[in-house]
Amino acid sequence: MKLGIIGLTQSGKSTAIFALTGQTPGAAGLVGKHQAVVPVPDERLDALFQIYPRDRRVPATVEFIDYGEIPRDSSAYWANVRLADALVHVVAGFDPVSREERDSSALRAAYNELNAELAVSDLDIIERRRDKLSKQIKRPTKTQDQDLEELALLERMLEAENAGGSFADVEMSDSEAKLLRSFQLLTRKPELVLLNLSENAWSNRGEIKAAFPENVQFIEMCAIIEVELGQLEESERGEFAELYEIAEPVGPRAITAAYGVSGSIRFYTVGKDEVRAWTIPAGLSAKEAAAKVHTDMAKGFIRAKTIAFDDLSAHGSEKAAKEKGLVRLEGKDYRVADGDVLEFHFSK
Ligand SMILES: Nc1nc2c(ncn2[C@@H]2O[C@H](COP(=O)(O)OP(=O)(O)O)[C@@H](O)[C@H]2O)c(=O)[nH]1
Ligand SMILES: [Mg+2]
Repeated sequence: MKLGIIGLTQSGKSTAIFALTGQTPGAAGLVGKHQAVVPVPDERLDALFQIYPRDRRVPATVEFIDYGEIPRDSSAYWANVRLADALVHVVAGFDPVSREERDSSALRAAYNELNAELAVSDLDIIERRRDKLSKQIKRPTKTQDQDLEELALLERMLEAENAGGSFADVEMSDSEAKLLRSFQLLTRKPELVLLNLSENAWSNRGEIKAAFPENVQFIEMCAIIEVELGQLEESERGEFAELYEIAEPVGPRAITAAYGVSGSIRFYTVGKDEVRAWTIPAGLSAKEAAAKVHTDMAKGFIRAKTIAFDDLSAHGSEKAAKEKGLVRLEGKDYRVADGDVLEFHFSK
């Protein structure tokens, strides 16, 4: 899963990526672009590794990307951000210049300021495509029916935007949503807000959180404190975390929240050498999940031996779970559930 970190200048994006990943800034410090791949903390995988001792334990990974500052000519910048599966939008709880704490209306304004830029970038993409399709439909082509459907959708979106609405709120059918998928619209991407509070405001975080819009998924942190926490020796972390009342570091918290906002789940496989976690969008079929592991497994898919992690864990072994009838054989259309342990049977 690719998580794109966006935010206004000086909101704390670069500090955040070090807080999120526990990595240490290099010689360039906070300046410029950064990216880091981190393993997903996974207690289920740890438990599976106990049940099935193998050579390796391979966790799922998350890639965090800090794209640096938005350049004046921003089209290439946003094109890059479009490749992310979800956005992590850093909003500073303080004014970056005066360092004063932001009240609820200033917080909202800062949040909306960047969202307006996302909308401008999406508008550009939608208008270009609308103009192209308007010409294309004048001549009969093989794709004319689909082009007409797409054009109608784009017109509807432009109207909604014109009337002061957001692209994100335009309702659409599944087939329309599918048409739109390749646009990778920024305003329709899953978004997690990282509210970056100053050290002074940290103890007051409950109140500040309450001031933030309700429909927005967010978690709060103090990036500077979290960076410090990440750089301490293991043995010193407990006391420091207690002092600042940090129940769980921001990295794992953000990863869990990102799975939530993006509707992603994990399934597990146990091979000869490794026990492994895989990230997929919720709703995939067993055959689609198999394709994630290997295309041959999807092509020759026969069935998936399936055990829910909770059942396996409750009974301690596959054998015990089987005796209780908890090991299932599922077909290609089975909807994979979070925590499923799958063994794909396929013909070569
Ligand atoms: N005091 C304080 N300063 C912060 C915090 N987070 C970021 N900053 C400072 O704000 C400035 C901008 O941070 P940076 O991560 O470079 O922001 P970016 O422009 O969004 O990448 C830097 O001087 C940071 O040290 C924080 O939690 N507390
Ligand atoms: Mg930066």
